[in-house]
Amino acid sequence: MKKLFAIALTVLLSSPVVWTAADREVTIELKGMTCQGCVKAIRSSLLEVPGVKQVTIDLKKGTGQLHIDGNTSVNDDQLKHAVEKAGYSTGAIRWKK
Ligand SMILES: [Cu+2]
Repeated sequence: MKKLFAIALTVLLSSPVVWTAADREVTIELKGMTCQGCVKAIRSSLLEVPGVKQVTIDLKKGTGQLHIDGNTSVNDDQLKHAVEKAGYSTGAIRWKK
């Protein structure tokens, strides 16, 4: 039974993210990251923001690429706070559309 649950959870977690035409993309400059642990911490904090669908962080470049649900009103402050909550800070925040 436990194994079944684990399988179900894995399927749930790996289910593909569905994009819509209204989705928006934003690139955030991230300051203070030194390792994959930092990447994980920032990533999970950003994913807690309602509307954030996917987060891809580049440790070397110090940037995060986010896909945002176009039907939500995620703003710079929310993203900034999420990064700060994890213990890091943000630089420029650039929206693609
Ligand atoms: Cu780290």
